[in-house]
Amino acid sequence: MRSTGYVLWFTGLSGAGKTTLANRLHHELNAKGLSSYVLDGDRLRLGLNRDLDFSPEDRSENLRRAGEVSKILIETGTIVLAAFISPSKSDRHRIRQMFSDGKYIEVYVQCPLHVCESRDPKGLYKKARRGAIPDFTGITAAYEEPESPELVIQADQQSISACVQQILVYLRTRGIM
Ligand code: GGZ
Repeated sequence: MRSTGYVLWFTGLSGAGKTTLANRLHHELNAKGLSSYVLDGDRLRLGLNRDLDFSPEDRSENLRRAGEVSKILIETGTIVLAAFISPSKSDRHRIRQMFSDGKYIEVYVQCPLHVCESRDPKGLYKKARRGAIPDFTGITAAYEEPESPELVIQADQQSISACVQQILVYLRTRGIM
């Protein structure tokens, strides 16, 4: 039997729209009778990963655990929507290797830093600019752009609905839905 579990791994800057997109997609998939689950940094860092900070080592561990949780969930046939900044190429590569071929779908939620910074819904960029948050991605810590993601979403150039449609079209093309 064909397994229906996949992980869509949303990567991008804070404020790019990863979690918003994942949540919207979750509703669309559920409406179509597909099981999906949203995992994101905010949620995992409150519980399972509350011992971790934003150093490169702790980000790697945060993402490794998120990858392991995703692996368990996809075995149940769930489409996991994992929204993590995941700024390092090597960490993303390691996560990809955790899944069998085709099961890991990298979605780059591309949005220029100045746009993310102008949105700043939680005031984090402002705090980071004045030095109150160390190692803030895009400001004092690097974000390494994906080189060959399965999908690139230009989140600043289209509506959320259009972004979601782009992902749904991809999933249909792949025969995932
Ligand atoms: C980046 C930070 C930081 C630092 C707190 N750098 O936009 P948000 O607020 O709601 O989501 C961001 C979240 C990032 O957690 P991740 O687990 O996705 O990061 S990583 O994949 O790099 O491990 C942001 C908030 O945490 N946040 N401090 N220093 N984002």
